[in-house]
Amino acid sequence: MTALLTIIVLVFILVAIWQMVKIFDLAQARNENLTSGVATDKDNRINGYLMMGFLAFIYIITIVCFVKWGDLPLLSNSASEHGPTIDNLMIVSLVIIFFVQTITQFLLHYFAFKYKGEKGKKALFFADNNKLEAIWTIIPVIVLAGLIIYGLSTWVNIMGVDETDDPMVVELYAQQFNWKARYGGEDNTLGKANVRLIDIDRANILGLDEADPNAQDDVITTELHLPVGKPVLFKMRSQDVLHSAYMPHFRAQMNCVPGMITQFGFTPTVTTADMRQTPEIVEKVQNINNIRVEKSKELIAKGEDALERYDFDYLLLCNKICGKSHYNMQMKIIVETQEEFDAWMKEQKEFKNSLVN
Ligand SMILES: [Cu+2]
Repeated sequence: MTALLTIIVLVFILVAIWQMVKIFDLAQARNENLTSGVATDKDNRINGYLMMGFLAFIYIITIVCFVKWGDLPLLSNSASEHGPTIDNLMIVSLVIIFFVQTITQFLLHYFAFKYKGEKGKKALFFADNNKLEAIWTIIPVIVLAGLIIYGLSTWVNIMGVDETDDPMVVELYAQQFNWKARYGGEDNTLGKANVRLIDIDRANILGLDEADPNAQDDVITTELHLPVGKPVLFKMRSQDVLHSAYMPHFRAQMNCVPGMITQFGFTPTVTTADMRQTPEIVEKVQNINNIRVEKSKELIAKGEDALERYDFDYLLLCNKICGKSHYNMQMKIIVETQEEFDAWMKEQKEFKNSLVN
């Protein structure tokens, strides 16, 4: 693969040098009465047909992609209350873009073909046409304004966290290269925290203010558990660089910015156990495990350990390239019933009991 890429790059460099030499030659043509570099009717015809050929190429590629990868499971299996509104926004935008793109690409390539250079053909000087300009200004303005208003209202609906819903407050703490979650405990209130208060010797890893009464019952975990149907309000913090908390199945993403607290709220609607039963996930898990079985055979032949069986889990991923292990910065999310959640929470250590003296 690397060899192939190297060859392609070398070919492109040679083409670039060749083109530069041609430009140099053309620049000389006027002085020396050379005409070899000027396009003939035949050259223009070839370029015209190439334009139409390229149009056919992008249409065919589009159809092939639709047939091969056209089902978009990520647009139908959201697991949060607001998820379907984001999916609809995405689908409406994609359909409009697809429709406009198909027409404008045709016009672009067809006109390049139709008005290709010919000896004796003169360009028409066309000063202006108010009607035409009004049409191609007003239509995009209406369509774009519609998309923007639709997008903004969806955004406002999603971002407006209704405090009367009594959301569970959870902090997502990002650092190179892992996530921690912090629950507010019994009082559902996060204690004050600041990265300057981090004290590794006392195991105060998130820099909680030890004197703050609200911090005493906070619970810090390495797995994010959420009760199904319960609104959650996430407060994001970062210890070092920009990260982005990305929970694709819940259609949620928010930057984690050092020095400030950002937030995002949603209500999970499908438990991990239920999601594992859906046909899309069953198929996905099966595909991954088939690959793992094949790979394991190779590994065992080499005397190494076989790969573990994969099972589906929701994930919190980092979606901002934040350093060399960015790709693996993730935390498991488990959506479960309120009873399961309460049982899990009971086993966790409160902040005041987790400190080392
Ligand atoms: Cu990151």
